[in-house]
Amino acid sequence: MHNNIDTLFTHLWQDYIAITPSAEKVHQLLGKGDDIINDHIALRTFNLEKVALDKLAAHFLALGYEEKGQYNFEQKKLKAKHFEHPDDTKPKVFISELLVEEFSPELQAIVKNMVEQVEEDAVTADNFLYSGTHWQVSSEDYQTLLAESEYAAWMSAWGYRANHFTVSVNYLTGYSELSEVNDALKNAGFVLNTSGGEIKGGEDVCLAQSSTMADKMDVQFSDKKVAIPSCFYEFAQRYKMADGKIYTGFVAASADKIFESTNAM
Ligand code: OOG
Ligand code: NI
Repeated sequence: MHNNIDTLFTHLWQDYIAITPSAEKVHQLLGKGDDIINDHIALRTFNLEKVALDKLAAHFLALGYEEKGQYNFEQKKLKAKHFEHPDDTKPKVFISELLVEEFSPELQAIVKNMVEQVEEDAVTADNFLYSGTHWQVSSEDYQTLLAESEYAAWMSAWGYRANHFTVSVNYLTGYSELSEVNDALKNAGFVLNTSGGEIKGGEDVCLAQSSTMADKMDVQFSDKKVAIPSCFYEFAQRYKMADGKIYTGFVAASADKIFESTNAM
C-alpha cells in the first residue's frame, strides 16, 4: 500500500496516459497550462474474493479515504462504491466489481482462470492499482467475454488501472458550464459518449457528466495483437443540494451510461 496519496495518483496518472494519448491533449485544451483538478477516478474489478472491490478499496482506506455511497447496476450485473477523502481537494474514487456468478459458465471459467493467476501478495503491493493484467488471455477469450459483458472483456485486456480520470468543471477557469466544455471538445475533434445523451444527469440530480469515447490501443493477447478501446476522459459539474452543500455522490442512472465509454465505436 502507498503511504502518500499524491504519489499514488501520480502513478495512476502516468499509467493512464500511457494508454490514453488523448488525455494529455484534453489537458492542454481545457487547462491551457493551468492545473486541472480531478473530480474522481474509477477502477474496475471482479467480485471474486482475492481481488474483490474491498481489496482495491483497502488501498484508499489506508490513506484516509472513507466509504460514502453504494450503487447497483442490475442490467450490467455490477456493484459499486464510492470513497471520499476528508481533504476535498483529493479526487473521489469510484470502484465497481462485476458479479461474476450471474454470468454463463463460460464467462465464469475464463474470469476464474484469470484471477487464479493473480499472486495473493500482488493485491496488497504498492503498485497493485496500476499493475495492469496478471494473466494471459487469448483474443478468442476476449471475444467470448465481450459477447456477454463489455466490462469483463475490458478487464481481461487492461486489468488494474484507472479506467478514467475526470476533469472537475467546477474548478476549470474559462468554462462555467459542462455544455461549453463539450463544445470545445467536439470542436477539437474529440468524440463524446452519446449513450443516454451527451450530458448525463444535470442540476436536478446535482451532477452533470459527460465523457469521451475511449482511445483505441493495441493489446498483445496470447495469440495476437488487436486494437481495442483503452481508457476515456470524463467531465463532471457538481451542483449544490437544497442544504447549500455541494453534492459529492454519484448518480447510478448516469454511471450506467458512463460505463459504455469503453464500448467499441
Ligand atoms: C465507471 C463508470 C461510472 C461515473 O462517474 O459515474 C463513473 C467505469 O466506467 O468504470 O465513472
Ligand atoms: Ni466517472
